Amino acid sequence: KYDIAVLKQFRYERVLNEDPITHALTLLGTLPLEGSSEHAPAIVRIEKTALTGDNADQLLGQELKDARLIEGTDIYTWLFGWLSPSADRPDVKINIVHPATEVHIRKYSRQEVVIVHETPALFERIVKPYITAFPPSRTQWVENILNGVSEAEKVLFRDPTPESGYLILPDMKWDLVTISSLYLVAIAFNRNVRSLRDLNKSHLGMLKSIRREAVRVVKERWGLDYGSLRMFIHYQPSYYHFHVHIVNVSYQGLPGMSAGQAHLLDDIISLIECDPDDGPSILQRMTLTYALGEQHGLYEAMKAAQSELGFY
Ligand code: M7G
Repeated sequence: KYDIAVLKQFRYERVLNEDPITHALTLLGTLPLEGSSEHAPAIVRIEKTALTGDNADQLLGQELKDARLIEGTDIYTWLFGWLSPSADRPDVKINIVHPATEVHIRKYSRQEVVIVHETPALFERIVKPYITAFPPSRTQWVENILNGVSEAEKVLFRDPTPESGYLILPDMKWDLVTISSLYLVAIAFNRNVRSLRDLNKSHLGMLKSIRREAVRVVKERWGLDYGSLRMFIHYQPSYYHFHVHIVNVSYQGLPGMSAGQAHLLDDIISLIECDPDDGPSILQRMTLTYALGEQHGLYEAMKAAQSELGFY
């Protein structure tokens, strides 16, 4: 009984919810009762349908009507795309990695995951050599941003101090317009901090500065108040050059926000503050637990090592 003719009679009242993760908008309004001209409240949730692999071979060929560049750095490019030529708003966001390495192909493939425990000893034996083995080309995009070769006009804050400086700019995950999915990234100038494991008391100034400036920039630019940001650090990250994810707190449910991978910047600051003044920091002494996909470069070695730990 609900067809286009009925839907056209929808009297819009207000938006109940916007969900950028499921690409849905929930509206409140009224629709006529069947066989009557009288209207009653109606909740209408409109969700974009999922893309399927059915016509994957035609998606960029016949299906894609137009595309417009958002940004690009090194081998990464992101664009808006139009599947229907009439729509004034883009239908899709397109991310390209080209030329892609084997590590990229593995990262983007669907895979099973397992929980692993990384003791300080396993970090030294397995993870540290894995991190050092990455060629510098892996983080060329970071160097391009730090040197002002790419995305220079997008930088929102810059403190160029080599030891404790960093810059803040929009993450490539963000479309630059949808505030509810606001996503920025702070990237350190200090190349010696490869991951969470390398942080200690000497980095507190930088970490607190990132926390402060991110809040200030977002308030100034987008009017979001203190408390509207979730800032976190990935372990394991994809790129071993220190950076902090800065995300609208209402944007929930991304895979990169899972317990075990995302560590709140505030918690990390607090942990380090509990450290004694000398000796290795808590982040070097603790066991870190996280999920690894079977395509991850650490998977085989870390999974095999778990039986030594006597946890189960
Ligand atoms: P990560 O924790 O190392 O890996 O974070 P993840 O990609 O698995 O989350 C790196 C962050 O940097 C991610 O949020 C990426 O979306 C973002 N990012 C990656 N690249 C290649 C670029 C880029 O070229 N430009 C910008 N602005 N952000 C990027």
